[in-house]
Amino acid sequence: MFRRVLIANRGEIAQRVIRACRELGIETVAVYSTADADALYLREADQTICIGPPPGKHSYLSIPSIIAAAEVADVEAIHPGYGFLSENDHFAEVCRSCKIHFIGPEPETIALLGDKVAARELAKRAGVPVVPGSDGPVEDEARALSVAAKIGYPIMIKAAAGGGGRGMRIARNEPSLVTGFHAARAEAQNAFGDGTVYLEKLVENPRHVEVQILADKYGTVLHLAERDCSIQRRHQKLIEESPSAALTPQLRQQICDAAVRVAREANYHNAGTVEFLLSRTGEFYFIEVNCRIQVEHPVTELVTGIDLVQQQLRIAAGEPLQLKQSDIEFRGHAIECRINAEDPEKDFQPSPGRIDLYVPPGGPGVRLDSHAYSGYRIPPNYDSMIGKLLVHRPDRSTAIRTMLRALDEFVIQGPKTTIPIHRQVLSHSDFRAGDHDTGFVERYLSQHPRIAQGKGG
Ligand code: MV4
Repeated sequence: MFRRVLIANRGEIAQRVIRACRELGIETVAVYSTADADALYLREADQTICIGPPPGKHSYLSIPSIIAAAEVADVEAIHPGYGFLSENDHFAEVCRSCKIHFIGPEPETIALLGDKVAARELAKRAGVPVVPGSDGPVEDEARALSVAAKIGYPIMIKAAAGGGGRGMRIARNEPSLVTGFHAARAEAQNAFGDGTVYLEKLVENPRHVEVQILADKYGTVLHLAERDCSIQRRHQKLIEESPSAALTPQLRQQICDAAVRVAREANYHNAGTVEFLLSRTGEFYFIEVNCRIQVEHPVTELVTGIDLVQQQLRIAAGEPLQLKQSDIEFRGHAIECRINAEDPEKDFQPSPGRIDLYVPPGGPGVRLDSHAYSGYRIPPNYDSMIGKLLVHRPDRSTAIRTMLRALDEFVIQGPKTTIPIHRQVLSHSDFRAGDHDTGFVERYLSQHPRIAQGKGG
């Protein structure tokens, strides 16, 4: 096992990785920008190194700064967390060339799965259903129009280098396909330096179901079942849960087996998530693979009892997985609410600043992963996450009840937070019936303009 690991991230995920390392007797090196100098997790690390000023590109995204810190601290491995450099194949390659273990898949795997067209082809080879679409990129308007005519409208135009909803356009007819094609290409070229786009048949109002994978370097590939992430706003997940209310046991088995086949076909190592869309009529389609630990990983940790970050460290250190699929049990129901410093009454605009009073919830079935504290100043430079509030109870309705109780207990004075929207969603009959899809939040907000336009309520 590693002696010392550097965490190339900040906030709650840095704290989460430090906790996993400490339990394994691994020394931790935390890096921070000057905006995070008063962060709680720095006190829990064995060593801290300031790597630069607040802007990400001069700190958490600066490969030279992070590698320099790793060399100075003489670490054997780097955990990238999520976001920042966690899916940057060049960073993983630089780590390898500096003989520093990157805690995640190999650079080649990250590059392969980062190309959503290649990932689709891989899924097809693995016998996994993909959305009917273009076999490869569409280079020009004419090609796009002819492919769309074959697939049939409505169409989703997607960026090959995209993911997470970036560089996507919906086209419901030929004129909107032409404009959408050029808009998606321009956005993708601008955002990713690669304007390649491809087409898929639009899956209307899908559910977003993703499967957690753990794979070691000796051929063992395990699934840890699914997370339903359908409660999102503009591709930002708000609430995640497991198991999904939309899956029958048969469908669960099919989706989890499909995820394992994708991971095997990709020669995937470490923790990863295979993402699917579930249609209203129960078909599922492979969408993409996320090559990182995800924000919502604790949902899976609660229902399986497996510490995913410790498994990541073990796999990266070359240990074979001690688990086999039949060992893994799925117990109860877990829900996660992302507590962000955003103002639901002002279109979720960030609401950074000092937390004057912070009183976290607790009690039976409650877990809170957060780096916040009374007096903590949420910097304006990064994402607005304060923490993730989770509950784990025997069944979904009890979990919803416990989550509402925990949200009621949670005191955060100062910044506006997403707590009110969570209470509204968890109290909504459609959500409580498990009858919601990725369009739920947008529909709800459009029916309650008072919330979105800041008229209180
Ligand atoms: C789709 C889709 C519908 N049809 N593809 C969103 C980002 C990435 N995870 C894949 N995503 C989607 N791909 C086809 N062919 C719907 C989504 C989607 C989504 C789209 C718009 C608004 C919110 C969404 C939430 C999850 C998934």
